[in-house]
Amino acid sequence: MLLLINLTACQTRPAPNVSVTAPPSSSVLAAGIRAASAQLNPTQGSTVRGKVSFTRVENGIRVVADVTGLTPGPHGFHVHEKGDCSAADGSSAGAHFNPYGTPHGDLHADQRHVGDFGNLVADNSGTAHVDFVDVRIAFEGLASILGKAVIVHANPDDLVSQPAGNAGPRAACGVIEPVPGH
Ligand SMILES: [Cu+2]
Ligand SMILES: [Zn+2]
Repeated sequence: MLLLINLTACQTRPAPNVSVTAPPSSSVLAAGIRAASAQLNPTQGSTVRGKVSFTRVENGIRVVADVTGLTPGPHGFHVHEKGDCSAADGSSAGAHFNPYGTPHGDLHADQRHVGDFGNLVADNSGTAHVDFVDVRIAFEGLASILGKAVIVHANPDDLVSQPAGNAGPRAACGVIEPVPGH
């Protein structure tokens, strides 16, 4: 990996005033990435928090989410297009991640946004856990979720309303970052 980075740096011949510690091109970086995660923090007035992990597996990317502080029942669960959770209401994360310009849909629908994960379903204690393998998301290319954001909504995603399933306010937000050492 270090050798590849050095070769890339030589080939791109940075100008003398460019730091030699500049990160390698995203394609080189992504090739080594096997795992990523998002720490979900509550938006203003919300108690929803948790963690989502993404791990490359043989047939796709495994998504494991553990979220607390929810009202019982389903909550829209998506990757949004901007890795920016700075707004108090989570609006800075933008729309659903939709690199192919497809309609909103369910996780397993033929047509969906790459960022559409359907719903997280919370139990009576307000805790939700899901574990699935998805073939639409990636760690490289157009469908790369790295640097995007995970949003959990206050309301259910109805899986049909355009453009976002009418899932209501954003209850938690977390930026998807590569996990070092994987
Ligand atoms: Cu959303
Ligand atoms: Zn969507």
